[in-house]
Parts: sequence; structure tokens; C-alpha cells
Amino acid sequence: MELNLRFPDGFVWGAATSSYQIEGAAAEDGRGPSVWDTFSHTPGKVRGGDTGDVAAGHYHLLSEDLDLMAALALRSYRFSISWSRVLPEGTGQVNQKGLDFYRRLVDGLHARGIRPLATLFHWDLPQALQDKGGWENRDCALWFADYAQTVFDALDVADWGTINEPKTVVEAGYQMGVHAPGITDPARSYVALHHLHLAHGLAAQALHALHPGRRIGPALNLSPVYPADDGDAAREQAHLYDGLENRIYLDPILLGRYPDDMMEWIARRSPMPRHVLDGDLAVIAEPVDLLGVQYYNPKYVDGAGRRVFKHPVAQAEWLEIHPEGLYDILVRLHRDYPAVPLRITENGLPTTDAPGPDGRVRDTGRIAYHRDHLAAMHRAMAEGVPVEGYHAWSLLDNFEWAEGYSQRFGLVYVDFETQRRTPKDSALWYRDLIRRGVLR
Ligand code: PNW
Repeated sequence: MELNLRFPDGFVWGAATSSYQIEGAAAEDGRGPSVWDTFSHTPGKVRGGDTGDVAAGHYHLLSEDLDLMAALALRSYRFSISWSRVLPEGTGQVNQKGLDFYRRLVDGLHARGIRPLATLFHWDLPQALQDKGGWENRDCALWFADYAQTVFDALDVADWGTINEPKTVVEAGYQMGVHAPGITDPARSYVALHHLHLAHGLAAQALHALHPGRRIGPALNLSPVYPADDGDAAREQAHLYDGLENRIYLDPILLGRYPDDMMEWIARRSPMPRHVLDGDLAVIAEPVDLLGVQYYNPKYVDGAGRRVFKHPVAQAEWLEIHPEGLYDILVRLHRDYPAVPLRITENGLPTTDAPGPDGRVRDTGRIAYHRDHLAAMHRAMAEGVPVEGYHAWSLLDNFEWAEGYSQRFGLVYVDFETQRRTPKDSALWYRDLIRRGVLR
């Protein structure tokens, strides 16, 4: 069926990556170790014992990857900066070679007419700072703000992202322990959350003070939460889970307060409320200039608070596919929160498609996925939701955290033996969509 959905001229079409997932060169040019080096080198933590030591080799293939982005007609590239490449100890001495890598990246994007969206933190905390308590230490927010100032001053970037997915840090990193730093303690997780929020706010304040006219915002993974049935119990559980999935991330930043019901819930499990000091929420609520929305899945909850699946799942078993969930999230953001330009900073899925004898990668499932989500997003835009751009996750197949190299989210196939890049059919489809500006 032809859709024929036209997007505004100047719509920001992009793709996203993150430093530890693609760069490799983990011990080169003075980069210090991060918590993900430690975690991936700990036996049993990552599938197959995979690490990001080499990853997609992007550190050494920078100009090839820039040309690839241009060939795919991207208008924006969302990447993250490795804090420990710039500041090997997390604070103090700057590693000029590390900073130069990001200067070359940003210059290369400008030369090709591609807008950078630079994320300050996509989970690779310098190990030296984890050794001092990491995000459980309030000082971590101050170290983050200092690091942010260093890169704000060094890089010609107009649009900045602060913390990528604080929810994944809290849940995977501090509750389930399946991500670095591998902690399994809800009590500690909410202390870390507050300091992540504080770090976000301090960085936003610093950018506004030092570089007026530039923009900054968070990148939150949001999931609409639906009751699995019509009962009152499911409705109540859905409201609770909405607090844990969405409101504890959105409300402090956009409304300047933690939701009352969530503070009660957290206080029964964590000393976190004692770590919220006078003035913190004013910092956290520094007005943001854009809101990054990462959408992967909805959550259905039954009356016992159990998660229920209602739609097909992708190769990643958590990734239940429900494009309408993106529409629901966008409309809700527009209804419940102050107006702020929205960017879809991630949306995508892993597939197992590999090059055939003719070299083509026929990832028709990925094309269908992006098409359906873009149609849902377009419907929200037609109803007045201010979405300025969309970033597919991901530009390249990469190190998919605890799943190692077993899940491929890329528009571009990467042979991890040869580092050869092959645009999948989805990449060519996306290129044509960008050129045409019409979703068919
Ligand atoms: C995001 N979950 O992570 C990250 O920002 C990316 O770095 C990552 O590669 C991508 O999504 C795909 O996983 C998530 O279990 C990881 O709900 C796990 C979940 C959600 C997001």
C-alpha cells in the first residue's frame, strides 16, 4: 500500500551510534579505561566473551564512515563522546589526541553538510570515576559538568545530548546488573538516578551560560504503559509502571519535581530522597532546548504487575514491536509536558540478515519497521506534535552491550573480521526516503 506521507523540508533525517559500541581502539592514543572495558573483560558478563576492544573499528575508519554517511544522504549524525578518551582519568589532564578525534569527526560532518548531535554520556563512565563511587557519588555530577565544559569549548557543535537513557543505567546497570557497573541493588540505583539527573542539569546550565544559542537536552527511552486487561488492578499497576518507566525521568527535568507517588515508592526501597538537596530540582529543571525520545517498545502490565506481551518480538526478546506506541508517546509528551522540540534520537531493531551471494543484504523486516514507525510519527506530527527529526538506531552493526556482536541493529552491515561495510537494503531505502522527503 502506498502511504505518500510528505515530511517537512528541513526535517532532520539521521542515524545514531555510540562511542563504545563502534570505536574500538580501546587502549590507543591515550584513552583511559571505562566501566565497559572492565565489564566486558569480566568473564560471563557479555555473550561470547565479546568486548569493544575493536568493535566496528570506527576510530580508524573515520573518513570512510563519514563518506558512508554522505552517500546515505544523512542530514544529521548522532554520536557520543568517550569521556575517558578525552579525560583518561575522568577529571584533570585533557588527552589532546582523544579530543582531536572528535574535532576531526565534527569537521568531517560539517564539510559534508551533516549536522552533529553529540551525546556527552552513553554509558562508558571512566573507570577511575567508578573507583570513586561513580554515579552514587554526588561529585560525579560535578565531574560530568567539568568534562562537558571541556568538550563544549573544544567542539563546534550546536546540538548536544546529556545522558543517554538514564533508565537503562538505573535498571540494567544498577538493578539487574546486566550492564556496567554490574550492580544489583535497587537502593543504590535511585541514588545513581538522582545524580544522573543532577549531572544533566549542571551540563545544561553550563552550556547555556557559556554558549548561548546552542541547544541541549536529554535522550530518554520512553515506553507507553498499557493495562493488559480492563480490570482496576491492571489499571493501577499500569499507572505505577508508568511512573517507573517514564515519569521519574520526565518530571524532574521537564516539571521540576519527582512525582509524589514515585517518591513514596522509592523511599520504601532506597535512601535516595535524602540525597535530594535544596536547589537540586531547580538545577535539574534547567529548561531544555530539545528532548530526545528513544522508542523501542510498549509495556503491557497485568493486575499482578507482571509484564505481558501482545505483539511480535524482534530478535531482542525485550523488543516487542508496536509502532502505534510511538504515536502514543509523542501525543502524551505534547499533552502532559511543556512544549519543546522533539527528536527521535533512537528507533530500530536487530535482524540476522547477512550479505547474500550477490552481496545484497535483504533486510525487509527493518524497512517495514522503520516505515511503520515513521508513519505513526507522521500522524502525531500532523496532529501538531513538534517532531523535528528522526535518528535510526543504528548507522552500523556494533557491540550490542551484553549481547556482544550477536545482535545487529545497523542500517549498514559490518563484517567484524574485515571491518568491511555493506549498506543493507534498509540503508538504500532510507537514503531514497531522505532524498524524496515522502514516505511511500
Ligand atoms: C538502547 N531494554 O539501549 C541504547 O541507547 C543503545 O546503545 C542500544 O544499542 C539500543 O538501545 C538497542 O538495544 C537499550 O532492554 C537497551 O529495554 C536495552 C533496552 C532498551 C534500550
